[in-house]
Amino acid sequence: MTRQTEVPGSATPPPRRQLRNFVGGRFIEGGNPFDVFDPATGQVHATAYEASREMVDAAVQAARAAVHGEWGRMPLAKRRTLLMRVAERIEERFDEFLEAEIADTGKPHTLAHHLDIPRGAANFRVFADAIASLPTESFEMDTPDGGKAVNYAVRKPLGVVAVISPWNLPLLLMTWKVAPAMACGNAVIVKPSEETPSTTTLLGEVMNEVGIPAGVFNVVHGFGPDSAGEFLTSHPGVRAITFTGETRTGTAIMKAAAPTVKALSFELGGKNAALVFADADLDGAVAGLARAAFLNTGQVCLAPERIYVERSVFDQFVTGLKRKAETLKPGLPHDAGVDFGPLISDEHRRKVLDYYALAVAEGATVVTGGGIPALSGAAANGYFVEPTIWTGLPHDARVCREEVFGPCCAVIPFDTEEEAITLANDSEYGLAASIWTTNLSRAHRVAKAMEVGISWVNCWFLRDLRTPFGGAKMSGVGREGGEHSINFYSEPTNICIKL
Ligand code: NAD
Ligand code: 6OD
Repeated sequence: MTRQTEVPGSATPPPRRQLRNFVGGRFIEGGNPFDVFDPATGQVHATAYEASREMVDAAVQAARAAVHGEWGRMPLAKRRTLLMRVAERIEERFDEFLEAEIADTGKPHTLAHHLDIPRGAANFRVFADAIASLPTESFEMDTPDGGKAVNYAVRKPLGVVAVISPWNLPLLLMTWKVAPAMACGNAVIVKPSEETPSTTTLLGEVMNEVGIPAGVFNVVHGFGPDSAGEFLTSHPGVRAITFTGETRTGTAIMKAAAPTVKALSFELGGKNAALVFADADLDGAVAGLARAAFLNTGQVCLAPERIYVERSVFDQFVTGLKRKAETLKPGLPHDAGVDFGPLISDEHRRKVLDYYALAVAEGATVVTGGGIPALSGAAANGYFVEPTIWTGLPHDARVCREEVFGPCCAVIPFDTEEEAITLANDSEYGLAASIWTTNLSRAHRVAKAMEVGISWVNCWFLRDLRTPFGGAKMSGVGREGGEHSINFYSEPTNICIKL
């Protein structure tokens, strides 16, 4: 947890972005200031203001008023038009969202440009569409007196929904939950990660610009325990919590939500497996899994940190993956050719480097990486680590069981399909798997056997936003995406009419 620091040195620092809490359609003064760092340089680039318990309460009251006011009464067609306008306005202010996301995360310009910001806009379009085409169920029944009755269900919003989001794909993951929640007619209060509050704050401006009624979208900044996160998740006026983050945080939120029986949707951690069979297109598997392991510096919940490779192609695969890892270019987000950014914070880098040391202690051969890259200029103070590949680790090593959330993977040989399935499933997590084979029957058989929420075959992180998304075991509760999101963010009320 980082509070505010003094700025050293005599040169006049550039003005810092001021990130205020957004409550009832207004950016409000007050709250304890805290620093937001640019991970590519280690410099503070913004000041955010931690919401007090009273501010969180004001946000809940504003959200409730919106649900019971103009927003709650708004015809669906108008609500959908407004959501489409949000998407358009994100695109009109694309460069501002892009620079804000880059400042908070240090990620390469090309990555944020192609993934984060377009998905922020797409999420609003997809759920504005999804809500339009939903059928209502109805049943005609015989009644005991020999007559008839009809039952039909109408969908209603839940009310006030808390959205708690992480730092790895800030705009993408926040809007992935805000868009369907709003499409269903709820009002939301977002608590973005304290590491990446900028794009969520910018979205508050967009909501006002396009005419979303005050109180429908609120932002409270701050931390988890004894701060805005806990104030929100324990507030009796919040009806549902949708959370993406660490499994351990999920358990704390579950406890906070229990006394007031809130609906929960959790997208949690993972220790994902990839399975490469000898019949795979090996060049395709190497390229696909290099992207999967190292995209966003490994800070993707779906990233494969365990790669099981059939023994006959093991050496060839490792050589190819090493070559790919060594072509990645770390550096400042806007520098030419840079495709590998920093980790999110100094604290996270210490955690990842501890795992790098643990891997060696547990018997790993370091195929490549394992340390901090030598960078000069402003990037020298950024939170960079090297992309890292290990072989020789026993399957039960801690680095093969615990989520590192960094650019690293253990590559482990297997001999039979059954063994590969057993190894992949031997995890307390169950988020995603990727399977690389040209045998269609095997692809289906193995994918179905994976104890996960999402299996990709000959691809990874290829997203159709209408499909169910979520984790099995300790990787989550519930599914979102398409009608699964609509089912979570609304509830059917049955009406029975005796004829
Ligand atoms: P985190 O759990 O530390 O924080 C996530 C959010 O929860 C932040 O906004 C944080 O302030 C808030 N928070 C922390 N403690 C809280 C508490 N007690 N009460 C309420 N709010 C609290 O996660 P992170 O470090 O930001 O993100 C990385 C983790 O997220 C990894 O484990 C990764 O696997 C997971 N993740 C999962 C998915 C998925 O779809 N399954 C997607 C992205 C990230
Ligand atoms: O693509 C998505 O909708 C999604 N939830 C991705 C999660 C990525 C995890 O880091």
